[in-house]
Amino acid sequence: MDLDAIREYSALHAKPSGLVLQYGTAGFRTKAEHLDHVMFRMGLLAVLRSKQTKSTIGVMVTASHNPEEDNGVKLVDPLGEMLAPSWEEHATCLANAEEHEMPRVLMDISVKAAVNLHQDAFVVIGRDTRPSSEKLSQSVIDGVTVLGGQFHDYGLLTTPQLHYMVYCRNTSGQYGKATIEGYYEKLSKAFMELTKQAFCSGDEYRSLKVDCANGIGALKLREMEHYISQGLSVQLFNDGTKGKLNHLCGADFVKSHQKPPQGMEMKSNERCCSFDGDADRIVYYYLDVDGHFHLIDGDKIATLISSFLKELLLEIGESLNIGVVQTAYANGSSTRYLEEVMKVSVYCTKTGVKHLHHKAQEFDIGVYFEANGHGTVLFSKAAETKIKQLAKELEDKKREAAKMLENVIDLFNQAAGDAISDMLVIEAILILKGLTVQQWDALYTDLPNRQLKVKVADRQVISTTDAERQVVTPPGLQEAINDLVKKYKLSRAFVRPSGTEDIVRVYAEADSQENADSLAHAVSLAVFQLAGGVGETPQPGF
Ligand code: NG1
Ligand code: ZN
Repeated sequence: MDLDAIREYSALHAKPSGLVLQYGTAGFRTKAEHLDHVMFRMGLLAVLRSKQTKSTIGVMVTASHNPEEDNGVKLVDPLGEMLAPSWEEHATCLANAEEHEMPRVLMDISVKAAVNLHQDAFVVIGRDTRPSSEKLSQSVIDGVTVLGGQFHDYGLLTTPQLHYMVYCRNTSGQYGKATIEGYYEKLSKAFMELTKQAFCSGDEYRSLKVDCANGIGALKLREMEHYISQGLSVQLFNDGTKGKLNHLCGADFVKSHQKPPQGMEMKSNERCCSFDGDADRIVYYYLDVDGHFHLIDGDKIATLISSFLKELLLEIGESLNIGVVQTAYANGSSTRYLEEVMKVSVYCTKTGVKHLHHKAQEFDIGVYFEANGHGTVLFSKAAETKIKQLAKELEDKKREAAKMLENVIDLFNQAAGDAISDMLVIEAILILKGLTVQQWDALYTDLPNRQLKVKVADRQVISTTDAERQVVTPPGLQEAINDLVKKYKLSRAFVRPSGTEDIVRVYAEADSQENADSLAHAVSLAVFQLAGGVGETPQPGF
């Protein structure tokens, strides 16, 4: 390591002294102007991680669904997964080291992690459409270069596309070609194959309105459009030509406000969906004939997909086990429907896809979705091999079913939740099953729910257990929540410190919207009083 060169270049990306950031559930995330040094240092760290794993490592510059002024960075591990936990700690140490101690911290990490500094390093970089992203990704490149790493800058990519590139490069192209065309070809081929028998089923299935959150999803869907145009025509809204990223639009806005995004022209019964700012989340919705808005969130997406997979498995006569993984934010009705009507096993993990992903790996087929629309389906290697073999061996309808499963495997970006993959799988299922968006929605009725945020002095005073469904500290808070929940029917409530914002999140559900709102407010007050609320006392009404 040329420590003098590192020192010299680092000074060009100097850390504002005293600034402390945490590598959270989605990497580092904060106002873009505070991130230059973090980007440079994550370039350095990516080189160390690449040397240690002897693999290509990814660096994505994005702040996903957060406001346009924010930005963020996360590292992608060799098989397209999130960074290993011990390296999250290294990332936090490196990002927070004061300027003069940074080279020493870097050395310490390479010693602790037994990095062979003579090993070659290769890093791939992607970024979203935020105005700050181009310059920040250049800072990542500076970090990579000063440590002698090689790199490929893919420029504008969705987050899942970068995961795909990393995965392809580390599996010597077996999974797919590590180019943007390779991504489009792989997905569109599987989509066209999967849906080819169903193409006569009428025009209403062919068109879908997509709110792109004024983000990268618009650019990438536009590039992809002609690959899938024979099967699906997408009409893009909030494509970034006018509005601001994630502002009054996008999956996060639609899910949390439970209303349509601005800038989208909706007619009754038209199928619509929204991506978030880096296109790893998707939610669907429509307006009924009375003009009422219906949200179809990640839970209903998981339900549609797992019921389709279950039917195909039944057809081929294989008893591969399916597990559905959710978080505490999953609507109570979805859990009940999955367990009692569909008879599938459902598991609850802590918030954040890395927890869901981990759990989903325990099954032959693991379906995981957060209620906010972030998720995918994982097939174990053994299940994949079995299905591919059956697609060759079986005959007639059984063979068709096995082939469909094969295409579903290809369609899902196995490396990460991907709004584009998810959209294509959902569209294919609706076409194949001849389901309208209303019929899909009618699988079960969501319990009315409300999510709120409470500001407290230190959100870490709240600790939780049981996949975040029970509070441990501060004392008395769980008892207060229990007493409040008892006052309502079909009710449930929990609170947890956010991993991405400096707030405490409150969730409540009950038999009516009024009751869910009132319970959420009452719980917010309990948090405010017992967990050190700051600023204005939470007010009722939204
Ligand atoms: P936090 O801020 O920890 O609640 C949010 C989402 C997560 C996940 C992460 C990463 C909710 C309630 N929380 O986490 O599901 O998507 O952001 O982006 O939606
Ligand atoms: Zn996202």
